[in-house]
Amino acid sequence: MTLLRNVSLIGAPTDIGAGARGASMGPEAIRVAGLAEALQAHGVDVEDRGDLSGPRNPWQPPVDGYRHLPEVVAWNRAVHDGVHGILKDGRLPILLGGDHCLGIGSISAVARHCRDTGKKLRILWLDAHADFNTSALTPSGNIHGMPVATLCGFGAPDLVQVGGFSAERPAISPKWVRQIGIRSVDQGEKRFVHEQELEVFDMRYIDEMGMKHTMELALATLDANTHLHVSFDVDFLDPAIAPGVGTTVPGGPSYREAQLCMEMIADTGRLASLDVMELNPALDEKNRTALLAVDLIESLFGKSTLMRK
Ligand code: HAR
Ligand code: MN
Ligand code: MN
Ligand code: MN
Repeated sequence: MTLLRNVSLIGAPTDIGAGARGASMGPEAIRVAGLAEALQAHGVDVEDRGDLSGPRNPWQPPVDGYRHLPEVVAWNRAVHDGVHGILKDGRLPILLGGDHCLGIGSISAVARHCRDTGKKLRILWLDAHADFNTSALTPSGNIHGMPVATLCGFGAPDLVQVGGFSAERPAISPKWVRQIGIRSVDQGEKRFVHEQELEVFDMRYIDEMGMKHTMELALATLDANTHLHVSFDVDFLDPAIAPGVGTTVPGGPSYREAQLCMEMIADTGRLASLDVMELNPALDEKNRTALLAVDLIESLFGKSTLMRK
């Protein structure tokens, strides 16, 4: 295993793209749950670059299908620059969200880095939602429901262009994405997912085939030149174990299924960047969702049980 052993944490304390307030407190809750210390205990070199800053949440209704578009753009530019700086320093960025609209800034930075260094990019999108809405399809206007489509070039020009990309040359191709745990997709969004041929391992698939087989397929065809990015929306997890998110959807992966998912990613040795998104401490119980996220991230960094070491 050639896991990058130098990690930089960077916080983006905002709920600018979400429909519920509180994800702005996510970064601090993860720190309080002991992420840096847990990774250090496993031999990872961890630095914390602190929090980015950006506009406050004006809590306005949507305009032309987008809520808070100018503020979302500002935050994503800041995230892009922060994450790109960490990658340039040869370190593994962990973005602490913040809502999932910030995946645009994070993944555009990763895509730019991969393009400049000749790496292949594979994105694992762990989420209850496909986040593949556009301003025309969205039922809410909340941009945290749009980051995957935006990164593929279908979104507000100011967002598509974060990182120097364009609708003609978008940050990513749908072919680079594997979505896992999906169980809530809007009607129009569903059609668009099919049209763009996104590879989705939904909960029905995981129920029938199991997490092991699912991850074998999602991680197939990685090679030594692959940069593996994991975008972990905490609402991926079953709400019974992870209540601290704004948009819970029943029927998500259990504790053991989530552990296996993370362990199989660790086994590839290719993890090179990570987002931890949508944690909402205002809805949590004694920080248990943050503690669970830390536990799972430890597995992602190769914590293994006695049986395997
Ligand atoms: N699909 C719904 C919408 O677009 C809900 C999106 C919720 N997204 C997140 N991130 N919580 O996955 O409004
Ligand atoms: Mn530990
Ligand atoms: Mn999401
Ligand atoms: Mn989600």
